[in-house]
Amino acid sequence: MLKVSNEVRDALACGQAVVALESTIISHGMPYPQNAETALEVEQVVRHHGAVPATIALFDGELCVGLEAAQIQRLGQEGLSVIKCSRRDLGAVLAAGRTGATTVASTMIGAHLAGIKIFATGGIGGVHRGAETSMDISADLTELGRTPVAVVCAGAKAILDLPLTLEYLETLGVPVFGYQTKSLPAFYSRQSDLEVDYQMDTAEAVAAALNAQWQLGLTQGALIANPVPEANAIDKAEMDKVIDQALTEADAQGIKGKASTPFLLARVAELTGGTSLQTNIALVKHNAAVAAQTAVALAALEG
Ligand code: PSU
Ligand code: MN
Repeated sequence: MLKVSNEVRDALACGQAVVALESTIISHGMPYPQNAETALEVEQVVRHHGAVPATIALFDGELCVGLEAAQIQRLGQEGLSVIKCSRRDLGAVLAAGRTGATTVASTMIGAHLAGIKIFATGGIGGVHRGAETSMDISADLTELGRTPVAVVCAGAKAILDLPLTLEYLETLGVPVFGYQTKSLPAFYSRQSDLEVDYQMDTAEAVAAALNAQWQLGLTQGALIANPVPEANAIDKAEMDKVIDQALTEADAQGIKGKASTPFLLARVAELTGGTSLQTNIALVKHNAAVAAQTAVALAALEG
């Protein structure tokens, strides 16, 4: 049921750097056509930095690692009608032969099955605000605790409770590395009032820490938090207002479960009239570059 593209399989067999990319960000994270355009551009950024991209999704009963451009286009066009698949969805969606987009959790699973250790995305799921009553905690976090893949992201959106997300990652034994920063980036903005576990100033330093963790036989992943480029950062107070409104609307409409994150992402994008989309696109590309550099450094250590 695992279908690894020829290009990705050959690269892995030769010890070349490969970077996994998720597909829920395409179907549920951005509007069409920017979603498909961005996904294709992100693959180019990975190549430009010396690694092979492996976007992951489910088609016709197979967990596909490495997609054709036409498949990426389809995920973008079909958008919300594609099934958002986290760990628990994989069996049912594969058995039914339906089209599925992978979240951070299930992309980590596909990457690990294929032998890919580095993965780039925009933001991860986490502990939602109000989780003490809703118990809404993303399966992305538990996956980070059990699967040895490192995820490069721009932190987590403030639709989440960032302090609780860090606490949960600590409980699961997941290290949070700040890429050239001590402060945990907050997706749209470069800083928060929280600190990462370790600041890492180079891709080589990140690769060395990952290599040591996995050489020891530890099985958890890692989070590499890379701040949004300065030119694309949005003022935190401005975003907080928008996020509060989106959260109030979600609450009023009784949105919960797997629909919660896509609803909040879409409302935030609508309410900021496209500014946040440009920021989202810029930070994903930046993460793809850092992920590719890290994958190259890790391949050199392993070689
Ligand atoms: N956060 C973002 N953009 C995204 C997502 C989260 O800023 O596209 C997507 C990712 O695919 C992530 C998923 O894995 O939402 C988390 O969903 P949930 O909270 O339902 O686990
Ligand atoms: Mn959830």
